[in-house]
Amino acid sequence: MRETVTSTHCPYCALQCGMNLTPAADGRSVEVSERADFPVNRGALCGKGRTAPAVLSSAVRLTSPLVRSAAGTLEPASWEEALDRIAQGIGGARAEHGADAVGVFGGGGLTNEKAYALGKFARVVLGTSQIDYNGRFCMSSAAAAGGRAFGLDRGLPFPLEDIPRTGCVILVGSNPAETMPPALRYFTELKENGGTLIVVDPRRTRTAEQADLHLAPRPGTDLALALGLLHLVVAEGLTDEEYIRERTAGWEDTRAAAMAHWPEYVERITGVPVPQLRKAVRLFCEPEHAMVLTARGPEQQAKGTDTVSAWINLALATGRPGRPLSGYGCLTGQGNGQGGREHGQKADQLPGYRKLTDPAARAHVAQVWGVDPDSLPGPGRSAYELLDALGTDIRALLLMGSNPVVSAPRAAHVEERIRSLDFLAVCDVVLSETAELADVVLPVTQWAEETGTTTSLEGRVLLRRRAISPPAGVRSDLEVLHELAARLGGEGSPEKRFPADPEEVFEELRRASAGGPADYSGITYRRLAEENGVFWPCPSPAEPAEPADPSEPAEAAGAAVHPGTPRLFLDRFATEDGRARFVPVSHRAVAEEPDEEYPVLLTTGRVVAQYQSGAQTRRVDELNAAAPGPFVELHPRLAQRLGAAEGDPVAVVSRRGRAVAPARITTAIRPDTVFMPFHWAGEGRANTLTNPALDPTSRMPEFKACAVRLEAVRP
Ligand SMILES: Nc1nc2c(c(=O)[nH]1)N[C@H]1C(S)=C(S)[C@@H](COP(=O)(O)OP(=O)(O)OC[C@H]3O[C@@H](n4cnc5c(=O)[nH]c(N)nc54)[C@H](O)[C@@H]3O)O[C@H]1N2
Ligand SMILES: Nc1nc2c(c(=O)[nH]1)N[C@H]1C(S)=C(S)[C@@H](COP(=O)(O)OP(=O)(O)OC[C@H]3O[C@@H](n4cnc5c(=O)[nH]c(N)nc54)[C@H](O)[C@@H]3O)O[C@H]1N2
Ligand code: SF4
Ligand SMILES: [Mo]
Repeated sequence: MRETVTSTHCPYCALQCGMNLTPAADGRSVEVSERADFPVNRGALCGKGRTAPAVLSSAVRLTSPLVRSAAGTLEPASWEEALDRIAQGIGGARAEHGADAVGVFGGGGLTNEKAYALGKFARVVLGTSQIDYNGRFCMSSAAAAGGRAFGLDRGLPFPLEDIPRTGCVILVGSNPAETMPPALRYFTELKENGGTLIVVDPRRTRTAEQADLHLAPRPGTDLALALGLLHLVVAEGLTDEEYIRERTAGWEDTRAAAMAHWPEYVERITGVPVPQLRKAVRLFCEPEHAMVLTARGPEQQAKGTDTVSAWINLALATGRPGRPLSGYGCLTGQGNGQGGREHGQKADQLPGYRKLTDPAARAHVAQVWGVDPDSLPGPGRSAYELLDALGTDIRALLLMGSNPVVSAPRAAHVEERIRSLDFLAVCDVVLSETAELADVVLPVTQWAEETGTTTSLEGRVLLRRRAISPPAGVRSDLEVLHELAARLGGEGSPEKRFPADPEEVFEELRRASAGGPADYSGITYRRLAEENGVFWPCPSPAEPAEPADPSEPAEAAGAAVHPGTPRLFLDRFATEDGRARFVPVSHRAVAEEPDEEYPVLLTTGRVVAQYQSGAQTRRVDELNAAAPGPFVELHPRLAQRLGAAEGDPVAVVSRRGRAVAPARITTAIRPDTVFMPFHWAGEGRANTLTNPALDPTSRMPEFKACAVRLEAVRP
């Protein structure tokens, strides 16, 4: 193999760090080296990115399709046999119970091309409304709140490079020191430049340790906290009245809601002392520029949408959004968490961030797909509701890019629902805990073996490039959809409409997204190869009237190329009248308040060395050495009451089930709260405990707060 260096991006989180890959001597893997020309991470990588090649050549990597045998075991099979079995399983469910008996579950790690093809496959080939994806568990609350305030959801409406130049950042429920280490630099530079950092987290995380002010609310009370801060802003006359008048609507109701939340009342709810609230308001309001950034802490709540709205209201009342170096943003999580929510794998959505219920959107996309608009199904169920319906009215499931047996709330129930399916097909790179339950498992190519685009947390569309050939026996997700379309699509060679070539898919995605909120029509692979990404919206240039010299191609004649949009809303918001909307919200309790039986709150999250359900990172020795297994983080006071010493097994019991993991005792957590990371299966699985109570708007489960009791475990 030729020694060529390929510039590409990390397979894991939404920072999408740039990296260079060189094929390793054996041709099965790659070596990672620094890629200094990509400005977002400037060569820096976390341990997950650095070790990502280990999964390419891992001994547990799947290289043959697996089909469940009569004896009940998964056995290697040919691609033909495996694909035929899927066609039978899915086709059988559809024939017997109708199109909606077939479900599709996708992932925010899938490239734009895959997410687009999967959504189209569900609607055009399967004709099912029952498609959703794991992004519902991720940023859906922020997306809903951003949409209703600004008329558009792009996680960050400005590039990360603006952070060091603002005056103050309130970082709510986000732990970049562990979840996006190379991005921590933006916050340390902010401080070096004289700005201040406020971190809101029930735990004193490694991020909170960097903060000028750390507010440690009780989990699930961020909504009240934001209202309390807004109350003080109003009481101290710190609102930006001119901005409110010129650029917003709906202030009066929001103001009234905030006035009902006295600081002392908010202190009682959140546990954050009033003087700290006052200090936060002063730090946030004094500088000319300031930002509020949220992540999963406030968002993964059964009131996550309203909670984010409360933080947006604070930003609006102080005149921040749509002004330079200021505003509100959500730090999206998965590798393609942003693009994955734009192109149609979400239950209610069509490509280009269009609404499935909008007749004009249906007509446009149906025309690109060459189908009758009336043939497109309506919106289906959200992720948890879909998983909960498995084995009842959904009889067969095609799953691509998620491992819900580990990552879904109330996981034991979800596992039981998955087992009750008539048929399950999983595409994965390893035998995940969910793939273990499948009737057919298809082994797919990984990041370094295929080309495709992702859209980073900044809204920057990037090209991930193939650096090596995949192992024999492995095919891409796009090839899988191509083959399944041929088998399940009926007449008229529908597989032609599902090309396996990613650039062909992207060309179609461009047309499907044209004119939509997330318009990619001005972006091409060629541009992405030459530029360090392009920020959407990027419409295609208006058709040039007539090139000055008709013998010249339009581009050479200077047809304007849209530069992309790094910063949104500077002139107007994406609402009809151009004004941002205040949304009046009020505090409400967590779905499951502690009581005598379950007196402690459990919250969940991440550690730096493991990724998500761990399906990939738990196969990497170096990462396992750094983070070998689950743990229960608890305050010494709780530990003492329990009689548990550091490392002792502790049982955490909720109304959903019981998990056991070693105690990790620290004063960095509130005494009324315990924390578990969710990366592991088995006895220490955090999601055995979590509450599937859903946010009424975003349908986000309450991963960040449920009532539990602790029990000592006799070793
Ligand atoms: N190492 C690693 N990095 C990752 C990932 C990973 O799995 N591992 N996953 C990626 C993905 S998909 C995502 S979504 C991002 C997530 O990135 P983050 O949002 O930073 O991650 P979390 O650890 O889920 O939650 C952040 C913090 O919220 C706090 N928190 C818990 N409950 C509450 C609450 O009620 N209120 C507030 N204000 N805070 C609370 C937790 O203590 C935690 O420190 O990370 C991405 N990066
Ligand atoms: N308790 C608790 N639970 C949580 C959270 C929490 O904070 N607390 N966070 C939630 C959040 S934010 C998220 S994003 C979810 C994530 O949880 P999951 O949806 O389970 O995400 P991953 O572990 O990334 O799963 C991706 C799966 O797809 C495979 N895969 C990777 N790339 C590809 C590909 O290109 N094609 C195919 N076919 N497969 C691929 C991987 O090997 C893996 O098995 O977890 C949620 N669950
Ligand atoms: S921060 Fe995210 S994108 Fe960057 S190397 Fe780590 S996992 Fe990869
Ligand atoms: Mo996520």
